[in-house]
Amino acid sequence: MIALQDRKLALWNIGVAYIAFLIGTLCGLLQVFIRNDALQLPAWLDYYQILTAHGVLLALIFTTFFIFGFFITGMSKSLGSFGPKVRLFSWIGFWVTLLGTVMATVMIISGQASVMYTFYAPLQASGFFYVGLALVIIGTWISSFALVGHYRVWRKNNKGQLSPLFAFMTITTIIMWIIACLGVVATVLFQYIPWAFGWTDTIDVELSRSLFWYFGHPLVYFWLLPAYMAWYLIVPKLLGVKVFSDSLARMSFVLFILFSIPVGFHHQLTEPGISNFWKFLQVVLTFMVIVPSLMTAFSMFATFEIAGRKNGGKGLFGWFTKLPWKDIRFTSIFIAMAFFIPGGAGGIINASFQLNEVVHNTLWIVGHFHITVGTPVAMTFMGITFWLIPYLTGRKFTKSMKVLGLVQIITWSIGMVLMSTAQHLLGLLGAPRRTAYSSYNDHPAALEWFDGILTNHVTMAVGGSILFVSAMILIYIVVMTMFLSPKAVETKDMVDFPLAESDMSNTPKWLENWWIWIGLAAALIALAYAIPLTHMIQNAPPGSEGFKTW
Ligand code: HAS
Repeated sequence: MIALQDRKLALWNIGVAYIAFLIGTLCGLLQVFIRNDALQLPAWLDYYQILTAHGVLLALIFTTFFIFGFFITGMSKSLGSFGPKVRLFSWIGFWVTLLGTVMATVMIISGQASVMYTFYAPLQASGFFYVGLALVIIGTWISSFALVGHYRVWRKNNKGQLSPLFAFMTITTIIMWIIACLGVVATVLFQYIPWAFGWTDTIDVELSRSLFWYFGHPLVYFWLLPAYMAWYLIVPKLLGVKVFSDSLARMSFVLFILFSIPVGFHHQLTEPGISNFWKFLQVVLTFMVIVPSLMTAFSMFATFEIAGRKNGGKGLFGWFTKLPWKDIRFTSIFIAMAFFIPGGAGGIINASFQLNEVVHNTLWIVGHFHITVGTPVAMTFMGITFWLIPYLTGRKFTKSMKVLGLVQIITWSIGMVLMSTAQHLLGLLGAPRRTAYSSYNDHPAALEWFDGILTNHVTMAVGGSILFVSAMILIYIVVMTMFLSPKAVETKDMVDFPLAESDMSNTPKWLENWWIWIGLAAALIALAYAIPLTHMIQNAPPGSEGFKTW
């Protein structure tokens, strides 16, 4: 069991994450009904306001706080209790992130920031919204540096040794996060804040988007890597085996430092102002960032087979039936992985230059991110929640909660299959994203979006409603395990942190030489971004004044 103070720190992070989750999912429910024309909002509430709250609270806030809660627990478990300095900085990081969150949320709720989670210029929010976002980033940096400090102390005391896999993966994610944030920090501090407070009249839209996406793509791996940590480290423990290959796991993580950042232009393939060459180069690099995910898939299949055969599975696929399907901690993560097969394939489609022309700015993309961050990542976090909160609170995860957990992940899966399939298909029929309900003057193409079984906004709304029910079951489980479930007194009731053993005997030491990876990442970023960004700055257009369309 980790120190009480570290548990408190982790629990506060997870608590805030789930408050954001509660509000964010409620906004999601309202959205699907509005798009289906089944709900009219009162005049003081706007669709884009809800859409912004949904995206910011779920994609940015729920994930970030949850990730830090998970990191804090795992770092304390694998490297030992935090020292007073580390703890102090972690708390400061937490409060600064929370302050930024509250500030940004108040701006959204008061109708001064309906700019969606990508806050694309020239839509202009109140300057305080951007200050709030800046504080969120600064807060995560402080929390990150606290964890790095803890890791450095461990390294000093264990000279020449490779760090435990959990710590290695945490530090990899943090390095990627800090390099990635440089883009968004630059645009928020030097472009958005002066512009929103009226200190400058115009903003360079193309530059702001490019700096945003320099950050925006690695952001998705900031969500994914903690989920991968659970896949690499928790799943084998639940299956009773070791990590398949320590070196493979570490290599796949460092590849994310290299390739997750110099790829942001694949979000801007349809934008003018960036020449085809740079788009092409970044698409090639995007195909490189797929490799560590394929390595992860290979590693997972190998882990399953080894575990299944160890439990008596015979023949080509006999091992599959020997996996612990009744263990909700495993089943949740397995389903999450299964969703990432079409989710990842969709990503490859998006990244393909020509196909992107078909899907960009359509509901297809919304479908894509619901079966990447919304399920592989979110459902892995749910699977972690089932043991992490009881582990931290020392409460029981009772039999009835296990059954509820199963209902929760099954409903989430059904809701997501319905909603995201409808979104993908509607996208192919041209239904746009980031829009409220419109029949486009009863245009036949738009009316088509209300026909068919799966190609229908109604299906999307049914899926969204099931998801909401599932989210409420999860909130019930969270509240029970945080505050109400009986304390575990007997050893058999105590919930453990299932961390698998990883054999490091053949792992090369250079994998933990961070300067190699930071240096290579800097070189790739310079290659992909230096010339096009310089070109944008040197040939800057007059810029745009701000627009408030709500
Ligand atoms: Fe993406 C847009 C390309 C992965 C999230 N993506 C988005 C947006 C979000 C997002 C939020 O190239 C919208 C942004 C916005 O608002 O505009 N994406 C990719 C590519 C990948 C990818 C190439 N995306 C993700 C992940 C996300 C995420 C992960 C969140 C966590 N994405 C794009 C592109 C766009 C985009 C374009 C812009 C589109 C546009 O035009 O706007 C790759 O990383 C995917 C690689 C993954 C795989 C899958 C490996 C499979 C595994 C599972 C194994 C399963 C097992 C279980 C073992 C190749 C690891 C077995 C089970 C059985 C049942 C057999």
